[in-house]
Amino acid sequence: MNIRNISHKVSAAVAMMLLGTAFTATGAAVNSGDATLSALEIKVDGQNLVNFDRNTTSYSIELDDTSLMTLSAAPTASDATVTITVNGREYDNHSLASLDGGENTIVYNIVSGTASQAYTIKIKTPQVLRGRHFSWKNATIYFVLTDRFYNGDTANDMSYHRQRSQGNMPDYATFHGGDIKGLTEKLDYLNRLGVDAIWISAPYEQMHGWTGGKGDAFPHYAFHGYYALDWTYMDRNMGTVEEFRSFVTEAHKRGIRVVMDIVLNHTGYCTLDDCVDYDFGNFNGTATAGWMPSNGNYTMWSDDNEVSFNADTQGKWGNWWSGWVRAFGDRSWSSSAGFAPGGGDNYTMSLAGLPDVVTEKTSAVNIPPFLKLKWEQENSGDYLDYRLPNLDAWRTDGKGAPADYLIAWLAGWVEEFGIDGFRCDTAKHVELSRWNQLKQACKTALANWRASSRADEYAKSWTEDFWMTGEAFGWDHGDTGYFTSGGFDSMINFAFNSSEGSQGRTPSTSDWEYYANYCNGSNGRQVLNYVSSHDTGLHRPGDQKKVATMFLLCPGGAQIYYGDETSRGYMSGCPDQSMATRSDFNWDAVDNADNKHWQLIGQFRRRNPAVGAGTQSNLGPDTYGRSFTDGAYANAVVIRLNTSAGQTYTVNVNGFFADGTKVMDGYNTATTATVDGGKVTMQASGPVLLVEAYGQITDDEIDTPTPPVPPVPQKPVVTATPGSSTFSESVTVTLSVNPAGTPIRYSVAGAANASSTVYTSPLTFTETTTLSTYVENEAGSNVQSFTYTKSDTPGPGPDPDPDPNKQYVYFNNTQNWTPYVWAWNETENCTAAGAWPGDAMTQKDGKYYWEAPAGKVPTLIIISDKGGTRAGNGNLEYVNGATYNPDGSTGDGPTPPTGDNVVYFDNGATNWSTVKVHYWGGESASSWPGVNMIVHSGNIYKYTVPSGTTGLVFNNGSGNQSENLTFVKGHLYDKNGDKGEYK
Ligand SMILES: [Ca+2]
Ligand SMILES: [Ca+2]
Repeated sequence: MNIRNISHKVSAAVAMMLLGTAFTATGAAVNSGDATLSALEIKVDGQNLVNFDRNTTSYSIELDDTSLMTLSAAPTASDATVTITVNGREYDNHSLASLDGGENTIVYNIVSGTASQAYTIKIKTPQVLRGRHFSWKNATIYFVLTDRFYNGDTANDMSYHRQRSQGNMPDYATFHGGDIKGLTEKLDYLNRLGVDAIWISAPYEQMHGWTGGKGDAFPHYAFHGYYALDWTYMDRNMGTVEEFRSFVTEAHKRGIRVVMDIVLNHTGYCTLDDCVDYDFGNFNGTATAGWMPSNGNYTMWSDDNEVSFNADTQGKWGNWWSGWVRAFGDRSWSSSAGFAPGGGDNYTMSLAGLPDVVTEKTSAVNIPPFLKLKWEQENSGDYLDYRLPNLDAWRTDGKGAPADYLIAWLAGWVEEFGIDGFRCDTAKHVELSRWNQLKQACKTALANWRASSRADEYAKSWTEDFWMTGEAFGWDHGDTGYFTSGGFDSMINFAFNSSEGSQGRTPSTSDWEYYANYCNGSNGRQVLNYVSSHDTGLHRPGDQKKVATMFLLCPGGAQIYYGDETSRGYMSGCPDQSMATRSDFNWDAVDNADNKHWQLIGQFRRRNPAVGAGTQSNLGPDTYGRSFTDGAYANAVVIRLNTSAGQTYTVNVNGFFADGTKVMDGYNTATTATVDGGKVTMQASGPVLLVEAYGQITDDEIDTPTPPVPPVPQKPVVTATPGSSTFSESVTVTLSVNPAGTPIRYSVAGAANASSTVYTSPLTFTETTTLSTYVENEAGSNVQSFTYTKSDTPGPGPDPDPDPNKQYVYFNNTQNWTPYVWAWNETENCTAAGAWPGDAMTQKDGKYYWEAPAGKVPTLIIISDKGGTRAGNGNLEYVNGATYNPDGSTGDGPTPPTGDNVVYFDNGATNWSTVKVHYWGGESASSWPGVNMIVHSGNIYKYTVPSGTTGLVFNNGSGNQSENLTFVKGHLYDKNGDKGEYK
């Protein structure tokens, strides 16, 4: 509301209201002023804030809180008019959102006849702080191979006889010296880069010796942490327990979460050094730790080298992981030493020849003899600096199966150090139930750490659960069992990489739209995107700035592989591409121009969880808005791509920032603007404009919400009931408008305009008619059309009694959309199209309907105008038979499917990834294996069977099933039978 003719709009009583606020005021007298002009009054909570004096035109006040302030003026002369501006912009309901800790200027300009006078009030308010609000869905995760990053302690580089150089020995896969101490020293750099979490190589003890690198051309040590020897000790190359504790604390101090790379699937290879150190073999009868071949053939199993461990003849192989792993399938002695050969499926195969832990085994085992010996030898002196102090209970025999031990050992790291998450290697090679077991153990372990005296002051009050992301090589959103059964929060997304081979690619804006929908819907499924990795290749397209812009602004988690931000290259000469991606970090490129660009975008992303976790709307060419809420917290950004530094752009921010809101460019926070008419005009400082709420930037985690976006003026919208549709005899159409009260003009002969007939009562058509409407208000005019098609032959569809065994929903198309349905449940997409925006709805009798494909039972649905505007908030609960309105509300369908013959199934014990019910005896029977049940809550599934049903079988669709069971309405079943009435 603009305040102009004050005398008509404002009573003399309350002029300006400031509730619960402290202020100071000073006045500055000037000698201008016209006696014909009236003085003003300004009050605070009924009290005058400033008594305006017509000879004093400048005032200065300080306020602690402007949240309830409103501005108005009460001139005493009836012929005076007053115009108020705030920071140079005409005052309206949104103006005060732009006040910030700088000096704000409010001007009252009084006009009376030909005379005028301006009064200026300078208001100083507290600065708004822009800190961080952490969400794993928005996390930028820096994946670093600790050994290749920064060497903080050269004394630990050659632990356990490890060699780096010897003659012409290639050092592609030796330990290079990086360690936990080095990481700790470089945390400030990572903080500058804007990372939320750091994913480090597994820090626990790796196999001491080496195995043959590609073609046996180089020695391959476990510098990457994937070849474990002992999950209960720090690896000496990485550092001590206390150095690790200090690292975690320092990371937490900077708000950076710590993610450990972990392996559950396999142990490390057997190496000569391990045999020598722990007495399960030696070198031709002689202990020669640290041995290296002199002929350049880096194999320990070749007769050419006359190397064998002799363990078979000494009968010592049983000292190794006997009974714990599948290994040595090609050795004559393997069976007698307690090793089974690798299997033929993903779970039991010996991946890359690695010893595969028998994770499916459920009976208790004893500690392998070599580990017993190790722990006896290494329980005093400086060994205690590396030994996890909290795992003695799990260093004894018979505690569980091999996987139970590994899970307890890994959870021990969480409980000892407060590790925030795991990146789980080779997720597809271990049973999902074991991953879920790991997740639950670590959730408990993290809660225990936070409650313990070990918790650091920074992270002990963090509330997010322990987090897990999984690496299933090649995963590209197809298999959702990792989320529903495996306990994973996130999966590494191989789609960017696999699309263009091993070199990766830069995500496009269509990727943005796809991932905003995939990641940030209600199912909570996160992907962790990357462009380079240690197992695929380096993405170095020559424009690393563009990579940062597209990749870091992509919805979902972002995995920066160390050196993406510095254009770190391959190791030259290395015959193995994967190995060649693991070069030493190039510190000379830190803080150069490209790297600064990564920092600016990274920090913007960290300040604004809407970037990775928000839902997206397209706002025009190269312009995207995203918004995110988390409880009371709300955040919004608008991104304008493809800008040129120095040029000025007008950016549509309608719906994301209200008029009057002060915003800044996250790329150059000195650039600010105030939203006016749903737009901001700003000069770009780089290749992208990053519009975010204005405020003083701090590294603190701040949960104070950005002010919610108030409604912006909208053009009126006409609703026709019914909307565009077919009819057989006649159709009567009712029109309404939002906001109500706006006159509706209409025409049935071409487009309506400002002089068309005014609508007063419902219209009846008996022939095919196109109805055009025209409405206007201060935000603009709006012409809409609705078409009513006469049809003598009823179309297909559910009329009058829908098949109760099929799934239908209806849509009341009052806004003349092209309605599409996107529907899904816990396990699958439920549309025939399978790709966004899903299936076009079918039109019949003034309503649109959608029938789910046979056997599909959705739990959630989006109805959209062909991928654009969405009914309600987007994600709606699927209610079979309901009619949805554009606002997301539902009414009754034509005929909802029959009755309340609900049965429930408890999936807690079976943990099936799909739960089906097969039924018979009633109005209809399902065909085996039946239909998918719907998630009711937690592990409880439900389904409404047809009336008259007598029998049921619950099953997982692939052979695991209950007996034939008797149907009892409202009862809860599990695989073993009827558990009685469900309460
Ligand atoms: Ca070192
Ligand atoms: Ca396995």
